[in-house]
Amino acid sequence: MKILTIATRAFSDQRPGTSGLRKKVTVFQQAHYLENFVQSLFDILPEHAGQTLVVGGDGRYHNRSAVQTILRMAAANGFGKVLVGCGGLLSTPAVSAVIRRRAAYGGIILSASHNPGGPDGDFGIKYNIGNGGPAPEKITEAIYARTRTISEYHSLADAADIDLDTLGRQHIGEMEVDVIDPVADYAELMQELFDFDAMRAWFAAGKRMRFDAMSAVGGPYAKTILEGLLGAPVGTVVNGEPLEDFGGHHPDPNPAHATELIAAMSGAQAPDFGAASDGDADRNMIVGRDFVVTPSDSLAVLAANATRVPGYRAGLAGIARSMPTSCAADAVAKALGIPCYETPTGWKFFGTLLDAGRATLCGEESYGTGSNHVREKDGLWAVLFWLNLLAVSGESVEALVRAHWARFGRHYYSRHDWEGVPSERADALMTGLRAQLPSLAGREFGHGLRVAQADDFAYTDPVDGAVSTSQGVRLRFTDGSRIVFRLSGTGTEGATLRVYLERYEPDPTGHDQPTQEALAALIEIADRVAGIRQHTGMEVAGVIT
Ligand code: G16
Repeated sequence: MKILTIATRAFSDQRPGTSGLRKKVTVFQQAHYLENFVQSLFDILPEHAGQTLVVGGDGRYHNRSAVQTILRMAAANGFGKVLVGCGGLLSTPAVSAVIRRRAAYGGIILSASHNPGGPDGDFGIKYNIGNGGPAPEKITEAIYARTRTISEYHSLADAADIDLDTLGRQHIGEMEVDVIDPVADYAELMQELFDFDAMRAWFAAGKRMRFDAMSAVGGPYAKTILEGLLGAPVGTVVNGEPLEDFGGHHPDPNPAHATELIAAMSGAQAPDFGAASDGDADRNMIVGRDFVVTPSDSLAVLAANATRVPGYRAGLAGIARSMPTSCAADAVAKALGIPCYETPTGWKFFGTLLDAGRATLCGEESYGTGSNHVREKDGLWAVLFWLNLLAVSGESVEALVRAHWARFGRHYYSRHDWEGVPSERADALMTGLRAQLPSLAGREFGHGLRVAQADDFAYTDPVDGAVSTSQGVRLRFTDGSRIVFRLSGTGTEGATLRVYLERYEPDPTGHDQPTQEALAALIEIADRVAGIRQHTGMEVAGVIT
């Protein structure tokens, strides 16, 4: 079969963000747009001839056609084999698991994560390296540089489509294409980590769970593991069929978007345990009966209880959290006498710590939790970890969290998102904040709040020394409260300002305040310092989680 070299022109907007290249579907549908990015990636990957690549996506609109394009280009660029999930499907954590278990060279994931899908929705592509984790910045920057100068790409453009719905081996030119069961490797890995007997007994005793897959790729994984291997009643997994437009929803597991789950978990008749995962199944939300667990607390609870679960029986080497994630995990690390690393936002920053054996569990406020079992955050893994804890403790979700607060104190936490802000206004707000930094330290704001430290977070990776600057403005107060401001790196329309608010209550007994009320003073200070309403022209944050 003939390798065609096709002339193209460079696009200027292909810089990968926090999690790969994310744009509107219509942008990806432009002639050569996807091809340019994929060729730029292949051009900068050393010694990839004959190697094995993993390819799959979250099933959103454009997934199948993009998979076919990538297969033809991988063949023309000399890859030896591609492992592709049946139906073109693979969740993000499953790609990571497959890369690691089969020692593949790397993987391409087609997803825009929790962003809406469909013809008018978002699409995305990200590259994962041989450790199974997101490409580090030096690779994403090299891809971007290449996209600026690219003038041609290679493809077996005349090859017939691969049948993505039949398991087994096919060929494109010289290259083997193995269509694999997207769930199998992942399900095996989960059985190595968790106590499946205990969880089976929990369901057999009549306990009930509701897992909302949000019409995204998590459905097949949850059905196989929960309803199949663990014997949960059929119907435990809802919205379990991956749909190209996620049923018109925002597949983002948080109280603002998973409203159906929150409603179903309310009242005495609600199931014992509720959970959801996002578009590509790497995020998770944990819900008890009338009780929502913040992602920051979830990480801390899992860390404090890790040795009750088979895969973590030997204890944790360390914990890592992204900077805006609350300090609840730090309190656990301190009690356990292990380090807690504070990294910039983005899962890629955990990779070096996990590879070096310095951290075992990682988590982010953005509903991402994971461990050294893969190099991605992992939605269903977090849910199974909680389920395992519920099964061995016999406690409810709420009881586990309240016991945790009683022991470690409570970190009230909320994120306010100001979405669709014109980029120049958002930039002006951040510039204004940065300019004020020198005068903020030591400032009194009333309510007993005095700034202890004000800076723009910079990070030096303790393993490879890589430096990342301008990762978000943070104000730390003398009582441990924090306000963090940063602009999202994953949006596709205008800018999103994220304001993260946190207050520590060492003795939460008798102080059960609604979160927004507990944070009211900090919310007011955030606006006063940053001029949020003035810059954005908006009165309230659009999404509060
Ligand atoms: C991605 C990264 C996460 C990160 C999040 C932040 O999530 O993988 O590690 O926390 O972006 O998003 P933002 O920059 O918008 O705050 P995902 O689930 O979109 O891949």
